[in-house]
Amino acid sequence: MENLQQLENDLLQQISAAADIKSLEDVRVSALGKKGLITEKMKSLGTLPLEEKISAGKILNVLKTNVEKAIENKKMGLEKQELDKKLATERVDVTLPVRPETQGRLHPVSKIYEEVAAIFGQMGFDVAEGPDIEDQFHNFNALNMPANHPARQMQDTFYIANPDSPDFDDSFVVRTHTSGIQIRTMESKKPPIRIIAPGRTYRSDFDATHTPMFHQVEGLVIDKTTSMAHLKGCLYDFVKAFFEVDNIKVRYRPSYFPFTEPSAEMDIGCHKGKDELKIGEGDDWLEILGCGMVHPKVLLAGGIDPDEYQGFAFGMGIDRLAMLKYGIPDLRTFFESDLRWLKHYGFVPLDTSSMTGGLSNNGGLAR
Ligand code: 2U9
Repeated sequence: MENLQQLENDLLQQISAAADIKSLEDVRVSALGKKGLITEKMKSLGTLPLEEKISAGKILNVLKTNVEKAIENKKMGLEKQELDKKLATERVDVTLPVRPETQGRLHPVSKIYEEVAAIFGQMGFDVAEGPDIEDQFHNFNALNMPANHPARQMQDTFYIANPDSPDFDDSFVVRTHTSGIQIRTMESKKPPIRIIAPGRTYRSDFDATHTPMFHQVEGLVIDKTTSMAHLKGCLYDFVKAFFEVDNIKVRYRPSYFPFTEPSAEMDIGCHKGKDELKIGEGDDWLEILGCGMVHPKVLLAGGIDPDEYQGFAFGMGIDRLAMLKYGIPDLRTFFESDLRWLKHYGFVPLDTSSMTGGLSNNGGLAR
């Protein structure tokens, strides 16, 4: 066994010259692998006479240990070198936001829709939708507003000719309320019914508090014993959750709608200060929504037997709720598509509204 010292020197030199883990591994395999130089030498020990085998075996073992140690040390050095390189180049600025903030903003009307749907969703309501262009039956007749009923005048809207009929009664309307959705639901589903019907609505009106297109959410609950007490409990829970206050005063004033009997308007307590409006308590009142027990004629028009079922309904203007909740003074600005306005009054879209995670996520308010 000659040249063992030379072999060790060669291997130690190769180990020291290895520039990365991969080259070091190549050296290891060439020395200690199955067919490596040291392995082969170990195998050939058996062919030597006993004396020589013992002395050469000792030298080989030392050589092997030295090479293994050198590889291990070099490996640690190379790993540290690689880690240092990574740490130097892959720097993370922990002061930066986790992800870039989205540029777009959710319109306050969309935010209120989300909030209202989250509240009623938790109470077990489904969200129902319907067409913006309605026939007169679903928009008026079924809601106890036959042709020439004065309430039709109050909900003056835009009529669209029916290409299949010259008869005015067959013309369509852009819906004056979302109530047609509830009629369609009654026609297609058996009670119990528990839905909210959000959507765009249209009236021939335009000033600081009325726009030709506005947004509503209506609700309908029908079951065998549904009563005015259920209406009051449900709407009380709604306003409390919506305005995110622990205490809120409410009152109901008698009112009139053709589609409900009895009918009422619901006010909430508030304090109207010089430059602020505090919702919940105080000596002032704020009108929030209209409601009532569904008129038996309306149940009949929807195909539901009023002797077996009864229900309550309510309706509210989303734009007005947005103005109140988020302090937006002029309704007309909602529809001006002014990006500066949206940046000011809009919401971060990823801050979704939920009853558990927070409704308005005021932290996400883009102000
Ligand atoms: C069916 C039966 C009854 C929906 C109702 C109101 C009272 C109401 C207004 C609020 C502000 C409209 O946007 S607003 O101007 N709505 O006061 N809406 S009860 O009643 C229905 C609806 C559908 C089948």
